[in-house]
Amino acid sequence: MLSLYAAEHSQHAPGIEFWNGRAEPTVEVPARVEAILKGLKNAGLADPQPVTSVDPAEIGTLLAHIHTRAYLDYLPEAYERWVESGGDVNGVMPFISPGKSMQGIPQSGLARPGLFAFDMGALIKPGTAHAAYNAALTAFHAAQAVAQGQRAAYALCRPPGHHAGANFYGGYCYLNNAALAVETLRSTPGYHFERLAVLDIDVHHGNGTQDIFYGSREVLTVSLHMDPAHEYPFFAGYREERGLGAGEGYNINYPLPFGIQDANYLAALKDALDEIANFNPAALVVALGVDTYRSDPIGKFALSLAAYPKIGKEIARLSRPTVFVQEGGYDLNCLGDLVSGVLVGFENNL
Ligand code: Q9C
Ligand code: ZN
Repeated sequence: MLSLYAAEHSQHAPGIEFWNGRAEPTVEVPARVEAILKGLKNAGLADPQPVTSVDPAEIGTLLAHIHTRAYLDYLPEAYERWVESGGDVNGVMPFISPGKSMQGIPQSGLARPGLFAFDMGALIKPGTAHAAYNAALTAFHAAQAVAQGQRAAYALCRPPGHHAGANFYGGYCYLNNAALAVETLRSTPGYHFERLAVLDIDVHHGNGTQDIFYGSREVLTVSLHMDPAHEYPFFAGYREERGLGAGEGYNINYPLPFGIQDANYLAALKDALDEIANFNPAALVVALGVDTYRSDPIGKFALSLAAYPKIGKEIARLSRPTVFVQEGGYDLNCLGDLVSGVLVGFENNL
């Protein structure tokens, strides 16, 4: 399977995140990419190819379909404006965000993060925006390959993307790579990918992707995740969230209990894939988080190693052109085996 990654991901190394009011070392580290590359090679998947850094303009038009202009303008200048205004050189982190009735738009680089950040888990450092653009570029190239006839492709995106919405970022995510893959498929001239589906199997709810396509009946978004009543992102991911207006019925959430094991998880996945099959999309984007593994340091599911090839097999049974986009997964010892497990399980069942 065509696999792509961007070497410049390493320019993003946030180091810490705030959680429970404490600064903690973050699990979203550059070594994740090395671990996954090693896993892909061990599994004999085609050698991952580096995508080369380009002018943001190459994907700028497509990104403007999924993110607001105000947010896209903010991201690349956030660090400089923060430091100019007296912010800590260690990185951009909101310390004030507007209450519900506060509508003003500040110019101060100290306050602007509060307009867009929905948590304190996505520090912006000097290399962050560049790395995020390269991750998006990776998803773009993988989707383009599928639009042009490849059966499937894998984008090793870092930083991940599924918590980034039209005008917000957080949860280690800055640009929504999976949504960009959707827009790339939809915008490829002559390929007629009109109805598309996103299957999000990261252990956390894909709140950003849900936000971006919430009003659309052309893109079905389906997410399986830890029950948000008790876990991040807390404020989205409930079963009642089914889409809005024309999009009503085209967003499906599966909040699942902590400790869920292979059999029950695979049953929920089958149900989700049945919904996608009924929708009959021309192609599928998989937001591939593997933080569902039982020893993941932040996920609270209990899947075994053996679940991952089965997940790949179930996805293959849908028989659609498929773009895999990397999301979370933080157990560095197993990360490569989990990702390659899904991809090999998929390929062996085509
Ligand atoms: N003590 C993704 O998997 N909370 N984002 C972590 C750590 C934030 C996860 C708590 C989870 C964000 C892409
Ligand atoms: Zn996750």
